[in-house]
Amino acid sequence: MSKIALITGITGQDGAYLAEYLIKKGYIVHGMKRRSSLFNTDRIDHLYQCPHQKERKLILHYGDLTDSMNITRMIQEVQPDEIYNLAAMSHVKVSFDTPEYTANADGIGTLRILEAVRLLGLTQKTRIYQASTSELYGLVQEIPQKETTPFYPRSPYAVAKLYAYWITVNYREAYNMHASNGILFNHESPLRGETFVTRKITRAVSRIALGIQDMLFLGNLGAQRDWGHAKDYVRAMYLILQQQEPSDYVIATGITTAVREFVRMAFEELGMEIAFYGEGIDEKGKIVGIDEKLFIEKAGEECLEDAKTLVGKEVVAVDKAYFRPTEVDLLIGDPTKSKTLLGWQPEYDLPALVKDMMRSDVKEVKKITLLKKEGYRVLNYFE
Ligand code: NAP
Ligand code: G4F
Repeated sequence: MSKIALITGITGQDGAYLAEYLIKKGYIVHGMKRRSSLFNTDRIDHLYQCPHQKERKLILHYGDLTDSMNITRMIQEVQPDEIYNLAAMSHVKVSFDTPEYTANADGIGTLRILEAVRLLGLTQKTRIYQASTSELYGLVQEIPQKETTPFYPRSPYAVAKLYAYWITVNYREAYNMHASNGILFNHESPLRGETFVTRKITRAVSRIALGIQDMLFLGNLGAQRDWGHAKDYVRAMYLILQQQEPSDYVIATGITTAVREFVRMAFEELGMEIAFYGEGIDEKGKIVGIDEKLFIEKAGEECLEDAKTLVGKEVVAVDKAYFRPTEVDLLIGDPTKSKTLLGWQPEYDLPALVKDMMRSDVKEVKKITLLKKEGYRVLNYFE
């Protein structure tokens, strides 16, 4: 008998990688997707199976974390062995604009799932993974952060996730449920949403190098994050639910890097050297050199002459519109518990992550360049 998993947030970055991973393991995967006026399944289209097909491995259901009845009915129908609650309004900056909605979806949404499992009498059958976050540490009280480090959330998103974390612990203790938190540090990939900083950078660097964008505007260049690859992190989610006992685990690389350094690494991937000068809001990044051989290898000869004209030009600037009312300056996790108890080991380091994201974005920009030649309008999103 195949195990049955229900993934909320299956259309997101992690949902897509996790669905693929579980299907490969022989699971039948059910996913909650939101109704949207445009198709929103790009990330899982390669896994899609038409509803008329027999013995499907992937089955999608319309739903929303703000709708208790929908959640309860879905869990009743699916009778999952495992629920991965990945759905969330996951953008920290946007949570300052939509705090009430964020609390509802990211905080109470988790309660709705736990309570549905309890009311349906599934507490001994269904295991639950809650997508908790290093944002809980916020204004960090200890370096590096581990499972016992006190939380100090710094955004409506993090406060909502704090509720979700504790309600998961409470249901575990009160009702003896197999409910666990993965406290995941930032994880990225070619599937990362375009407005998170790493993808914003790899996308913009590819566009600048290939001549379809002039500038990259960023916020806090000094913020430091512990960045891993989403492919490695969904393996940890699975491992957490395979343990005999439920528990909470930090998933991180143990290395932290500044946003500014991520920008440098992204340009370096294409053989371009960037230097930063100035401070605070006046800080700028200027292209100071190009390794022509490497550029040709990574981006193609046809773009080299245009790229050479970038040398001496400013291509990165700070825009305070991207600052947050309260910032998380530094995150660095201690993954000792997950490495020891789960046997989890990441395969990607940061250079490998940057390489993977740049390779994918350069490929994408090349397609766009061709469309542009055909007269298509190319939009620049600076968000
Ligand atoms: P993501 O790409 O933003 O995906 C979020 C998913 O949630 C999408 O499928 C989205 O649907 C769905 N969603 C949003 N609001 C919803 C609602 N009200 N009802 C139902 N579905 C809803 O996020 P991710 O990077 O994959 O992260 C997955 C989870 O891990 C999130 O809970 C996030 O907060 C948490 N997390 C992420 C990281 C990280 O670095 N990536 C680190 C720690 C924790 P649409 O596609 O329709 O928008
Ligand atoms: O990429 P970010 O938007 O990710 P953030 O805020 O760390 O949140 C992500 O990771 C969390 C785990 O720690 C998840 F829970 C959450 O769902 C999400 O996936 O920003 C990273 C850093 C911040 O300090 C931000 O201020 O980059 C800084 N930054 C500088 N310029 C920018 C920008 N962030 C964005 N999004 N856009 C900028 O232009």
